[in-house]
Amino acid sequence: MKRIMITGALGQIGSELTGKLREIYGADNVLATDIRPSEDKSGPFEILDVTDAQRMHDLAKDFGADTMMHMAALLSATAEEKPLLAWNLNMGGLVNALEASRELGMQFFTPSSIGAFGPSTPKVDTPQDTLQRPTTMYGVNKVSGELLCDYYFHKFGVDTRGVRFPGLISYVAQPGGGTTDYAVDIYYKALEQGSYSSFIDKGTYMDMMYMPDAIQAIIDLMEADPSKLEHRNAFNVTAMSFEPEQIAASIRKFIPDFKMEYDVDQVRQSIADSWPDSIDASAAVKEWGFKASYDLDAMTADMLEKLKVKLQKA
Ligand code: AKB
Repeated sequence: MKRIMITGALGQIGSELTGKLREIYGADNVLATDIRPSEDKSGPFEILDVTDAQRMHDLAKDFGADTMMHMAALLSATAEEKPLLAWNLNMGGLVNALEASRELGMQFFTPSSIGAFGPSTPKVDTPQDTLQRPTTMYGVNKVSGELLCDYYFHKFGVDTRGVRFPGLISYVAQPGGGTTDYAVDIYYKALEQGSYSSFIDKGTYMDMMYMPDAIQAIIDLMEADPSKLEHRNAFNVTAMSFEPEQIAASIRKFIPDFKMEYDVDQVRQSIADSWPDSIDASAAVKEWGFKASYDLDAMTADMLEKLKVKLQKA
């Protein structure tokens, strides 16, 4: 990777990925793009609607990009509310980014998700290679995306790579429209109000990861020796699996009076119920040395410390 173009650069992953890549590869070598204007002046930025194939191609070509990181997508709950929009944006954007990569010879990354699994997938320690019959539009997009990326590799030789991310937790940019978002909201409300009303029910386990580990995983996979990669586009990665009571207990180690109640959102609950409780990341460990540094308490300590500073400044 020398000249990198990112779509969805103002999103939850994109906003931290852009900064980290600029640190490593040089600010001028990372072109951030998004559908909204940016206030960040740390490097080149262009407005891009990912459904506009020609503009995506032209921006990548003019920039001389050798790598495309395609992050723009609707998350699970929004995709369930607006399934047709999700299909058009998630699949349309992906095929445009793959086409630009094929035409311009770029290396390619896009994230899949634990949403690519469904109710018939084994729920505990979900294997790397297993049944994938998701029941959500987001899941349908993610499985199709994994297959499409495999296709572009086998058919056209595009160096496509990807991971199945669990819920990602970060103090920088808030996610929007995801099922795992409760595990971000809870830290904001713990500091602002000392209490949280969870839209995901107690006892609902999902995999999660702290954002610095997710960003490192993307970079490590993109820099990995291609001859070692068997599962190019859909590596299971995870750092922890917990249910709402466990994240509340972790917060109470720092804010002892923190209170938790439940007001379950049936749409997001049924999405969560269709996903694994925990996934097996051993293929990522074996093939490219995946490693996560933060467990639940280490993440809680860092989130609360960083978020406190952020909220004081706001
Ligand atoms: C979501 O909840 O939609 C995402 C995901 C797990 O892909 N965070």
